[in-house]
Amino acid sequence: MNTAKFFAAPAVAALSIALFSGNALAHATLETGVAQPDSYYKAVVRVPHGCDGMATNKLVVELPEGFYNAKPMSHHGFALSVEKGAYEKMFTSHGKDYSEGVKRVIWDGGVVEDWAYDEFVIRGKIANVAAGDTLYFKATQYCGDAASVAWDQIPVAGEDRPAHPALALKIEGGADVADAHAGHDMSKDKMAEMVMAGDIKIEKAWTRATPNGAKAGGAFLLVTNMGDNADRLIAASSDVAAKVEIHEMSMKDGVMKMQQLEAGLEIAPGASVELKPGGFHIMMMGLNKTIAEGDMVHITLEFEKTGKVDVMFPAAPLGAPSMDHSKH
Ligand SMILES: [Cu+2]
Repeated sequence: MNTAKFFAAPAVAALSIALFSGNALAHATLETGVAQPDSYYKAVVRVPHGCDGMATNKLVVELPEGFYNAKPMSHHGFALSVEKGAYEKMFTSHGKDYSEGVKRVIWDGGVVEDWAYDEFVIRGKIANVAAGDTLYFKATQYCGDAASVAWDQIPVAGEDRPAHPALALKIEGGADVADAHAGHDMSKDKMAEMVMAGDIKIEKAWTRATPNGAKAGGAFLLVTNMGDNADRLIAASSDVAAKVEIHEMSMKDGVMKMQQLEAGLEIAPGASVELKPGGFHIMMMGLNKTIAEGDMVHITLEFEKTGKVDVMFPAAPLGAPSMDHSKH
């Protein structure tokens, strides 16, 4: 299906200038910009404003190949309709093949005032994709008959970020993430909750039990910057440790080296950074207690822009993927 440029050109040219000369521009984005292959995904399309003063009356979202059996949620005050089309690849679910499905969702006839924020939801299944792929949802806001804003531009490597980017969904390595947790049986009920703070999303937080009397321990997580501006993890603190630092572990001349990241860890816009054994990690030093398997360790992370974020880190068993902290 092609991207339709629905808007009337002259009106939009003027509108674009008005919209994009401001520095407070917020793009339409997905609440969660990452998903794993072969998982269910809830696309929450965030509409941050209308068309330069005008209320949004209609939202059209075109669904990417790779997002199947889509089911939109109805939205108060809007009439919901869908358009179906052929999938490029056959989607198979529970032994059944699907060659077509919902390709476009239309919410029409409602009002989201220009000063208001709203969210529109579509659930579906991610398939026929691999880690590293990016799916693009194309959303168009209509404000009456004359004006619209289309978020439909796909970034090109080496070029400037487009003014009207389509809503990107990064497919991340199910395998990578699983690896970080391999070797210990972190049952689901002990998994950390996802934490959202501003544009920063924290997932898969975990730490591990420490040997009796140990003075140091690592903590790990997946952090994603859902926003348009870089942020930086600059500090951390915890009631169980005298000091908490952001560290990097790397192999140099065959030797594992660990060092504090003095300037913190940058989280680029749209990027996910995984803190894991053998790489970036949070280092608790001067532990005042032994961490036991199943404990929930409270660490306050501090981001340059987002500020402080409280995260609970469930403790995996002792020795879960080994990390040498003898150098502390
Ligand atoms: Cu360390």
